[in-house]
Amino acid sequence: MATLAGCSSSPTAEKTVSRVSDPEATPQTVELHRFLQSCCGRVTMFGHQDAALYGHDGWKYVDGRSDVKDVCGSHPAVFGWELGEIELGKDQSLDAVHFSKIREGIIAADKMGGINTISWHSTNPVTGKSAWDKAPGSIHKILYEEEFTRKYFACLDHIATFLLSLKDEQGEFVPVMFRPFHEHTGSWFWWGSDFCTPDEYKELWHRTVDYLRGKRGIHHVLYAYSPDRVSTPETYFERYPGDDYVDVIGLDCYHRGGEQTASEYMATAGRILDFMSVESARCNKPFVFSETGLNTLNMKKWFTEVLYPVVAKTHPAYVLVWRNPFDNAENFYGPFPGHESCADFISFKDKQDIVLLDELNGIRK
Ligand code: BMA
Repeated sequence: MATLAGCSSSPTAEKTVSRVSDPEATPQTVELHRFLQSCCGRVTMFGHQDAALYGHDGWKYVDGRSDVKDVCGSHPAVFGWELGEIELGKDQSLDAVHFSKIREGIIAADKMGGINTISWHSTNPVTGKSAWDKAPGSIHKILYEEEFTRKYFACLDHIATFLLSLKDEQGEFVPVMFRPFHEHTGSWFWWGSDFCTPDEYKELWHRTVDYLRGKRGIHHVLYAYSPDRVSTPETYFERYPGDDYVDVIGLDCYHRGGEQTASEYMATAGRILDFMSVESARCNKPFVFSETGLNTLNMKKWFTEVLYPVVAKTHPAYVLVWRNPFDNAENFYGPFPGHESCADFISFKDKQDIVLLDELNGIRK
C-alpha cells in the first residue's frame, strides 16, 4: 500500500506559503489551499468525477459506494461534482443527479477528509440553450446588455445559494474548489475562445467572482482555472483572470484514442504540466490535472503505463478522471469491478506517490 510516510516528509509537515485570492477566505479554505500546494511536486491525489453518486453498472445513490472503492477498497481522495442546470432553478442536474444528493455528498466527502471540486456546464443565459451552444457574442451580451447581465446574475444566485448551503455538522462552511468556464481555450462551449475576446473572458470571470464573493459573501471557495490542451504557456495564460481571481491552475487534457496516441498524449500533457509546475511554484498556487481520462479504458495498463509517468514527473496535487455514467455503458473513464484495467488500477494506487482517500484520512485533519 502506498503511504505518505514513504515520502521525505508528509504534506502537512511541510510549511508552504499559501496565496489565496480572497483576503477574507475562511481558515478551512486557506488550509485546503495550503494542503494542495504542499502536495504539488511530491504526491498526486487521485480523483473521480461524480464518484459517490453513481457508477458504470447502473447503480445510483448508494451510501458509501463508489466504483473506485468497489475496485480497490478506497474512495478516491478527490471527489468531482457537477452543477450544470442548477442555474435554471431545477432540482436535478443535466446528468440527472439531484442537487440535494450533491450537497449531501460534498458534506460527507469533506467529513471523510476528502477534497471537493465542482464544475459547471452552465446553460447559455443568452440563448437558453446548453453549455455546448456555440453562440458568438454571448459573453459580450452578458457583460454589456442589461437584460442578459440580470439573467446571468440570476444564474449565479442559484450557484451562490447552493454554495452557501454547504455546511458541516458544526455549522462551518465546507471549503470547495469551483472550476467555472473550463476548457475555454477550445471552442465547444459558449465561453470558448472563438466566441469572446480574452478581455471579455477575463471580465466574465471577474464579475462572477466579485458577485459570489462581494455580493453574496462567499468565502469558502477556491477558484480553479482550467484550459484545455494548448501549445504554449502564452496561450495557456492568455485568458488568465489574474492572481486576485484564481487560486488553482488546472489542465483538462484527455487521451483520445488508444495505444497509437498514447505517446502523443503523454508528451502533450507532460509538457503542459511541466510549465504549470514552474508557474505554480513561482506564484504559490497549486497546479492540478483537473480532467483527463481514456474513454472506455481500452488499454489494460493505462493507469500505470500512461497516466502514472505523466503525473509522476511533476506531481500535480491531483489528477481527476471523468465520470462513469450510470446510463451509458459505452462511456466511462474510471475503473469498475470486472473491467480488465482493475489489476493495473490497484498497482497505480499502490505507488508511493499516488494518494487515495484511505491514505489521506488522518493526514489532513
Ligand atoms: C461531459 C459529458 C456530459 C456531461 C457533462 C457534465 O463531459 O460527460 O455527458 O453532461 O460532462 O457532467
